[in-house]
Amino acid sequence: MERTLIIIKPDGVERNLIGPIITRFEQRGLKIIGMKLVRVSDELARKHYAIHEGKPFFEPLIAYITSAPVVVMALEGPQAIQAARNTIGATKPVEAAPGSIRGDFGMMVGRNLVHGSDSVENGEAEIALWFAESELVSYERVLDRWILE
Ligand code: IDP
Ligand code: MG
Repeated sequence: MERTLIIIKPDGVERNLIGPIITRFEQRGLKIIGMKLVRVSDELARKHYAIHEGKPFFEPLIAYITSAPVVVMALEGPQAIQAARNTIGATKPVEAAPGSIRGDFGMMVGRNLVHGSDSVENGEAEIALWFAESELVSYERVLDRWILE
């Protein structure tokens, strides 16, 4: 089963969108296996976004992600990476499809509300970066037989 790391970024938390954003993933059928509210350190932000180091938006991105608490979640499901990224929508909210989180709630790329891992390998690496193994919960959902074939 694939696992993806989701972050509700500071604008999502500050705009009281934690509930509506989590609801999108819950309704999709993705299983929450870890979740917490975190004030992101500069060090963790730089590790998480290391791939973007040197790009013109890197320093504003670090300032953005450390500006207020975030909600971080580990989600599990078949093709969880692709399912979550489609639910999140395109990086630029103006280009994101209506019905996606960014397409429904966002206007600008530097305030795009949510992060989702972009590959299976990065999903595993990001979950390991943000969560201790003891913070991840393994459990059966009774409804899974109506969500998964
Ligand atoms: P993603 O979040 O859709 O995977 P990435 O290209 O990995 O998008 O970029 C990471 C984050 O960096 C974006 O979600 C956005 O917050 C920020 N970002 C990306 N491109 C720009 C830009 O051109 N200007 C400002 N911020 C950007
Ligand atoms: Mg990305």
